Amino acid sequence: MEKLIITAAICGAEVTKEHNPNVPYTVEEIAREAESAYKAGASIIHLHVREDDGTPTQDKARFKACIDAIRKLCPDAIIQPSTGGAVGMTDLERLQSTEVEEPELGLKHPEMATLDCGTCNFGGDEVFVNTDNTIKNFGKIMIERNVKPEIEVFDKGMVDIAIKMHKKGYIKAPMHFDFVLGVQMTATARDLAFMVDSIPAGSTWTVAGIGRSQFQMAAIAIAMGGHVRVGFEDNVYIKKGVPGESNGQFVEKVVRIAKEVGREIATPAEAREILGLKPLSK
Ligand code: KMH
Ligand code: ZN
Repeated sequence: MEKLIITAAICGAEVTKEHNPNVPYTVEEIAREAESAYKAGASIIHLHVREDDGTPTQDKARFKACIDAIRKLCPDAIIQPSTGGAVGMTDLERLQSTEVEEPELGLKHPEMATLDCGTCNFGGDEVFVNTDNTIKNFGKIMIERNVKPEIEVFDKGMVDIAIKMHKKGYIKAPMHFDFVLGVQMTATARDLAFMVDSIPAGSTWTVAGIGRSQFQMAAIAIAMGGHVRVGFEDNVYIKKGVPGESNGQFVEKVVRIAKEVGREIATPAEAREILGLKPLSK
């Protein structure tokens, strides 16, 4: 079986220190959480950034500061900024995260970024809006900037939208999907199997189980040969009622499960190979 790519979604835009005091806000806290996940075995850092008071932002300078701080501690990690940002942000605001350069590594843009392929309910009156025009625009810009999309899909309809966008030339194959289960769609083994069955042959996939489904979805994905995303963005408890100490603790738990069932962990270089990314030049 292919080696396991672990993504750490260290921060998110919705969780706060009230949910878990270890949720990072400052540049230093974000770098600390990225390092803990990287050292535990995460090869991808899915990145949202915050102001020091916790307010989510897509500000390019803040992303640059966080990416530079992470890079010092995680020299070869794949840093995958969010273009989802937070509910209510404009498309232009959201796209700033794809503008960050890392000249020392020859990167004019991030290697990857998320591409959310549909609109969904986000609890209460919140709606996370991704119209067809938004998806086309983001897809086109990511192709121009050579940013590999992690296609975030919250239900099967979004898989169909992504396939439609691929056929129209807005997303290149092979596609890489992140099934976010437990927001709009439930998170069961049947749901995950249905999603996996629905993507084109040759695609890769990871699963982000939300809340208490996080480690259950991870365990199933490990056995199925998919990849796994964990972290405070999706869940703040290491087990029922016990707040996680760090994102690294979550990654360690995934590594333990994987080792028990004989699945090896991909290094960042191996993750790049699996995802069809160029090796990092130093
Ligand atoms: N915070 C959500 C509104 C992504 O990173 O692309 C969007 C989100 C998805 O988290
Ligand atoms: Zn995100």
